Amino acid sequence: MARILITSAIPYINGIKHLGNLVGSQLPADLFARYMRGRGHEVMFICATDEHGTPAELAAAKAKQPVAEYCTQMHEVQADLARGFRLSFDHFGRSSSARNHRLTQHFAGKLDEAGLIREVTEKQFYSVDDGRFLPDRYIEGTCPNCGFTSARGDQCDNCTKQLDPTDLIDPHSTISGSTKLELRETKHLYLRQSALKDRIEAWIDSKADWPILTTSIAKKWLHDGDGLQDRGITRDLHWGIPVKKGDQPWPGMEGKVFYVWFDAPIEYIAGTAEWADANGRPDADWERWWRTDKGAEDVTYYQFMGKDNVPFHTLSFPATILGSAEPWKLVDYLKSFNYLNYDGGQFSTSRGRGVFMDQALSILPSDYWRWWLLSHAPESSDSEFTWENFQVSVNKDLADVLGNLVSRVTKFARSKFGETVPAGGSYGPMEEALIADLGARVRDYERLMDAIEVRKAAAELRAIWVAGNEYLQASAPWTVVKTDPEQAQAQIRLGLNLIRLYAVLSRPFIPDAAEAMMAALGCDDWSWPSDMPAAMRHLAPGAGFSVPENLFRKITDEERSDWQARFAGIRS
Ligand code: B3M
Ligand code: ZN
Repeated sequence: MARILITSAIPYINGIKHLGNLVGSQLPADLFARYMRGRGHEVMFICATDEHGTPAELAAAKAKQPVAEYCTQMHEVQADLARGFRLSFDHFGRSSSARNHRLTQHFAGKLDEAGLIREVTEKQFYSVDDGRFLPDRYIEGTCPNCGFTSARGDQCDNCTKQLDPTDLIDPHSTISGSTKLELRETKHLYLRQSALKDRIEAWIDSKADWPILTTSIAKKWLHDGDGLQDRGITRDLHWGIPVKKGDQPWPGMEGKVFYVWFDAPIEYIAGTAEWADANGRPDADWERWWRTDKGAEDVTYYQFMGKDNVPFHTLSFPATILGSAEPWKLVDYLKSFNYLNYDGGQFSTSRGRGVFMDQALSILPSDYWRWWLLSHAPESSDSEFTWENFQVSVNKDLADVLGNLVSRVTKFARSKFGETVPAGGSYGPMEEALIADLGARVRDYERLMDAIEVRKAAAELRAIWVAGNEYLQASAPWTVVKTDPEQAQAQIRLGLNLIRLYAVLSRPFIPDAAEAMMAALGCDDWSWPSDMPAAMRHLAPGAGFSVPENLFRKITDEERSDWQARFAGIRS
């Protein structure tokens, strides 16, 4: 049994996420966590809400709520949607937790001890009309790298370059639109990433098996321009983690907070500590996942995120970890995703374009969405959600192939042999051929899931469902029963075992349907089918089963065009 640590990028607190956000981090991370648990490994799966920064402050102001209260409420909203999508986090933490305050201040103190922090007095944009310093995201302007006209102060969404607000050409406030910006003096802490460049690069070079998407982005920022730049890790904001050196004050930094991107990844660790606290466990129980001097040397750590988050996870967070000179676990495998587009354009939170998590669940149960999103995950390139494609996938894969097999087998078995697993006959050449085929396909499915090849794994799973359908079509128990009822019993026994096999294999993708299938078989044994001949003889002849409710319904043309029209506009 291996020990697998999994983190998903932590979603910003301000607002409900759209399906593009979901498929870029939380959902594939959940797929992998469920798969690894299914294989019998010990898994720790952590996510959280990312609660600091100007976006949280501004969203709270807009909602006319104190920011702490707003975050508490939105955390609950997001936690509830995560449950709705069956995201199986061991803990869904909060980056504003006391644990994260302590740990973030601890890391800053260690980095300072190591000589990796420098204090910089700089000029920063102060918006006269807004009456405040404007940090990063609330300044927009033209990207000096690619010329994109809506580049934000922290990053250009078009070319992914990490920016400082003063890099922007023609900057303006996105709060008021004002261009009355003055550069005023303020003091900030910088993390000397440049001093860690060689160590970070050697570490990235050691990751030969990482997706190209991940390493190419990291390499780009190591080498482009002047190479890896030092990063400001503090901001002039009220809401956030107060700047301290461990538990000591930081002279000259009173009233300032850490930059949201400094404390957010530290929340992966703090969130695991929150898990221990929430379950009444001692520190040793979370430290064994994170401290290589306390048991984490045999942990394999996987991160999931959209491509825009890659620079922070391949450069900035590793700089924090390596620079601390403490034995914290670094990521072993970083899975990144391209973007999912929506019906001919982009999903957009700020513009309210696309389908959001709450809206999705209001029209169909989570399995429908999970299946489409995962089987179309934007891995090798961006991919696109269209209602036509969604309808076709659901109707074909889920209703015609999987749902139909389950209902045909159970209904036929009940009508001919009653509600117990029939005992007659034995498997012949056709059955043995199917078992051999399934055995090979499951090994392939495992290989793809181990490699987090999400789309290909979904395609293999679908092929495994299809193989069962084709067997039933060819063996035709409904005809055989008229001349050789014993043989038909063996065929149906195989069919019932197929349902259990599909429940186990499909659970990471469609957990609710998998559980309904298993429950119909009166079974709760989810052991992985490592031995296919044994797996296909798992159900004891004579054991009871029932016909489950229809697992998946079809999406009608009328519904499709109705939803298409409903979600064509802008969410208000
Ligand atoms: N909250 C950005 C995002 O949700 C940011 C990720 C933080 S991961 C430590 O895409
Ligand atoms: Zn750019």
